[in-house]
Amino acid sequence: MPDAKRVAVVTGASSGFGAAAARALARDGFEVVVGARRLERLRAVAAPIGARALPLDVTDPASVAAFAASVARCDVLVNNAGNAFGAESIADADEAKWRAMFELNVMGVLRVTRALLDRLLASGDGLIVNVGSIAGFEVYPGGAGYTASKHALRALTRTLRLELLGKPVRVTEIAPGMAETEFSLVRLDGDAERARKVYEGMTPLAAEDVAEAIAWVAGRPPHVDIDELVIRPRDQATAMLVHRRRPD
Ligand code: NDP
Ligand code: 8X3
Repeated sequence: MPDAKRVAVVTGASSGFGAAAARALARDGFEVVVGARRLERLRAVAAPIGARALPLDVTDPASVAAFAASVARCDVLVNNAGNAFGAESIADADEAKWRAMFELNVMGVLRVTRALLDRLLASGDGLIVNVGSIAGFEVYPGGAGYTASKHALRALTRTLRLELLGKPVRVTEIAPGMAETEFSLVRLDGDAERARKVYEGMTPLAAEDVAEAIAWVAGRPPHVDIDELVIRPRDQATAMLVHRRRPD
């Protein structure tokens, strides 16, 4: 009898990178389990690729526990759920937004990783892909709450790599630059015009560009750990240096 399919779990798969990664991993032969809060959106991603859609709020320990209890096998975990809230300077920082970013981008990853770690180890060839950001090693004005959370996530990821050395679980950080998803819309509190301006005159990454990298990482043989992968648009040299074409 052939081996059962390898199982990939993707958090935050109702839009953006997570939805595209779920599609790419299903295409590459994984059985896919997706989680997010917006269930209708999640089901619309899951149905065409035969994935299992489960409610998940990574900021809620009970939700993470229920999610993990429904996942019997996990070979690949893509910790993708994350967002930025606001673009205020430190002088004008909103503590509630900072807390929300740390709960989601750092504690959420910690929770889901701990909840599924036993299954990743039991798989004999586990892989954890944490979706970080260039904000994990660069900073920019108005970005401190988000960059601090992604710096923290980077520290978590690097530590995990050390702590899992000698065990059959690989650890990867994917660090994208500017990508046009729902990210800016969420960051700017639903202001579509401001969100559009973020990418004005430049060509950002698409969700699929990052998803292909995640699928490629997941397809490497067990002895190969892609420790970190930085992916930027050609038009973005650093978080603060972006080439924008002027309208004709
Ligand atoms: P999107 O806003 O399109 O996607 C974010 C996803 O996270 C959604 O599916 C959302 O689902 C999910 N999510 C948010 N809060 C929670 C929660 N509490 N529990 C579970 N899921 C949650 O943005 P992206 O696809 O761009 O973002 C994905 C990741 O990529 C994030 O970690 C982000 O920081 C990172 N990133 C993004 C970049 C960009 O420029 N776009 C660049 C670098 C990194 P729902 O609301 O349904 O729960
Ligand atoms: C999102 C990329 O440049 O807005 O992680 O911080 S950036």
